[in-house]
Amino acid sequence: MTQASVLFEVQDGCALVTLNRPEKLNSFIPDMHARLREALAASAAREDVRAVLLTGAGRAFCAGQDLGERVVAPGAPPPDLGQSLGTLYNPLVRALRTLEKPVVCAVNGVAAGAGANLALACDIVLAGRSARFVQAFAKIGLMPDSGGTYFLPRLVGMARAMGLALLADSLGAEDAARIGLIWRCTDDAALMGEARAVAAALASGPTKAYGAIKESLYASPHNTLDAQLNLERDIQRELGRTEDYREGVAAFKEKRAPAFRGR
Ligand code: LHQ
Repeated sequence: MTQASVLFEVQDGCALVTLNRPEKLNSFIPDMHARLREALAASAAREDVRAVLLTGAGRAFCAGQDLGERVVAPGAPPPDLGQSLGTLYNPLVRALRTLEKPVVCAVNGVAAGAGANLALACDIVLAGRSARFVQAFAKIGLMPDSGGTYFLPRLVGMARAMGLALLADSLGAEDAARIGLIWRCTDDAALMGEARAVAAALASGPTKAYGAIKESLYASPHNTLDAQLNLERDIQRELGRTEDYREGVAAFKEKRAPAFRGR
């Protein structure tokens, strides 16, 4: 029996999603797309999932598109990369950003091409010290995709975005954390422990507030201050009606830890 290209398991409110083609540096083939889409859809739908932790098996996080699939024979018509993005990669990025639950990414090794941008689409990105981020696209005659041209300038500013995209060099995890591309760099051996702890903390938190934080922070770069103030007013109104808000305030008054239920 062939191994599943994506592993999915739920434990203590957290869905662990593992890209699982280690012999191909977890590069994307259609089956991996389909299974990752399924895992994210299940994470969205299941009430017992309140946070997602995404990682890769083996020495890489993800090397982007499997280029073994992309060799064009002489004389053959050119591939429609737009179709591949429109039907496979873009839906994944959208699914991560619109999931109303926090997504932690543990970058356990190299993250290249669409693999790098898949990581950047997650909400909190931790990386082991030996991990690296490579906007490899220009090396094969392409430009960053899967949200790369959107995420890079917003995360690290235009000068660094341009350098990373044009030069397509490897950026180590420590430098990635230093310039604000990711949340934190950890020792390799500590990565999964720290990532699990972050995901577990989020899985026992106020899930609706986390969904609201994602929605409002991701809307922020496009909004005027006025529009953002209105958005905060409207979403906070909704949060004020949640059980978790009641519980948070009660716990504060009673000087105890809150028991959030994600409702
Ligand atoms: C691979 C790959 C790989 C297959 C390493 N595929 N085998 C999607 C479709 C639609 C539109 C266009 O855009 C996209 C999105 C994209 O993602 S395009 C960008 C695709 N990815 C890349 O260009 C990255 C290519 N890989 C690399 O640059 C390096 O391999 C990295 C930086 C990932 C790792 O470098 P090393 O650690 O030095 O490992 P390596 O190069 O020796 O690779 C190990 C093996 O993995 C090797 O196979 P081999 O049989 O020689 O051991 C590689 O051929 C294979 N591999 N990436 N994407």
